[in-house]
Amino acid sequence: ATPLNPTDLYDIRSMLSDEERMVQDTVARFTDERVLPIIGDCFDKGRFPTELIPEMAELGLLGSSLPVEYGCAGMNGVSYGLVCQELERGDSGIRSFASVQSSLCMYPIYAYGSEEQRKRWLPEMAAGKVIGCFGLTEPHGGSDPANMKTNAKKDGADWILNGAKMWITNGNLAHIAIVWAQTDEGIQGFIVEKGMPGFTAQEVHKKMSLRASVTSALFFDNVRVPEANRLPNVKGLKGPLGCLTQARYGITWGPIGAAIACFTETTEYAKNRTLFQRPIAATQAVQIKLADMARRITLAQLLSLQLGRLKDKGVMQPTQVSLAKWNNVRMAIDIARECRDILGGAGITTEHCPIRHALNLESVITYEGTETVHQLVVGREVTGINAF
Ligand code: TGC
Ligand code: FAD
Repeated sequence: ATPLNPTDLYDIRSMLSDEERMVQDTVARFTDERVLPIIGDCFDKGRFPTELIPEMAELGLLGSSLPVEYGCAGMNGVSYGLVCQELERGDSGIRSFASVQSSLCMYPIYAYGSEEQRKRWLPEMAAGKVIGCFGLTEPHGGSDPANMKTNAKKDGADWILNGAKMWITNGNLAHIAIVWAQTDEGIQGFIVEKGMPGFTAQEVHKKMSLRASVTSALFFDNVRVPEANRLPNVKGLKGPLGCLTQARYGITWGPIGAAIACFTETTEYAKNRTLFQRPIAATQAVQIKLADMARRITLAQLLSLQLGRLKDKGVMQPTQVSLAKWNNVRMAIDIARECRDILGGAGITTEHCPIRHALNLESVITYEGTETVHQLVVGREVTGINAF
């Protein structure tokens, strides 16, 4: 029989359309040529490579699923997933940048914004000229966003915004922030622009995870936001949660890329590392570990592909996204840690990718709903009992 591809044992590639394969190849090339040569150094230095933004925009990776009339690539959901997978094969920080810009900032402007807001912001955001961030989480507890303290009060034609947001990806890079605030009519979204008096961002330092990504706290001290910057077409928690469903969908694919990167590098290493007169890959202990990684990667690939097909049919449900986010991030973090172990001492430096991915995935397993939150969403679905 023809040898199988160790990172695609079930030939998922053959289930993709020509266009989807082309998207995957294009982003894979970008990761190989532009991300991998610099990313270890970016992580060490705690630097997000802003120089890659114009190229990501050029490739159509920002707001990739939104319509072409707003300057976007109009890709389907599976293609967007493949974008996330190939970017995260480079680094979770690069995929985070694309997730936040696309699913958490451009999507709400598209889905909940006015036509003027769409026209004003989306083409510039697709071009990478306007960068966005998404402020939902607050310092007192991100898992329970319904309990938010940030509030907006009507003042004539404007809104006055007060509060704080924590752990915000792209915070100090961003030109605009999509900020969710409590109002007399429930939670609403506002486009807060950099430079509006009273709006400040403060970068989070000392991170051991997602070091090649900007993370910030945002502060709002009587920020005057015009009515034209309120997202008019949604009220309530379903606004931000609807954005999270889009981003979480992409995050089910991303960690497959991180796991593939770790697995590939470690398999090669194990074939070449000779101990007790044979490569460690020739020991049963290491082979079982590598085989088990291949098994788990294959399952995750099938899960995300089917999820993507459901999304493209318009029938994907949030619980299905929760199951895949939980499974696939858990799969990747476990694989990254096991790969780190197989590399021995060599595994503790960023010369090899597993420790970087393992550390990054500590954020991925926490953000966009912690593993526990997703387990409880699935638990609620199967029992009909809300345990939050
Ligand atoms: P509940 O009060 O029952 O529902 C409120 C309304 O929302 C609807 N809904 C959803 N809609 C779309 N997508 C979803 N996933 C939805 N989940 C719920 C729901 O139907 C209801 O609508 P309506 O019309 O009846 O008002 O809320 P719940 O009990 O379902 O929510 C509880 C819980 C814990 C699941 C939710 O609060 C939650 O998901 N918490 C976690 C918060 C979270 O994930 N934060 C992430 C912040 S952003 C981030 O981390 C970015 S990192 C990005 C990067 O760098 O890549
Ligand atoms: P908490 O909600 O305080 O949770 C603490 C612990 O309690 C967790 O282990 C949790 O699983 C557990 N827990 C919660 N509820 C229950 C329960 N009912 N039963 C049992 N255990 C429970 N947020 C944004 O809005 N925008 C961003 O761009 C963004 N980017 C991020 C980037 C990074 C690098 C990180 C680390 C976070 C980012 N976040 C962002 C925030 C992220 O979404 C939150 O960290 C996450 O939702 C968890 O909130 P928390 O950190 O306040 O933890």
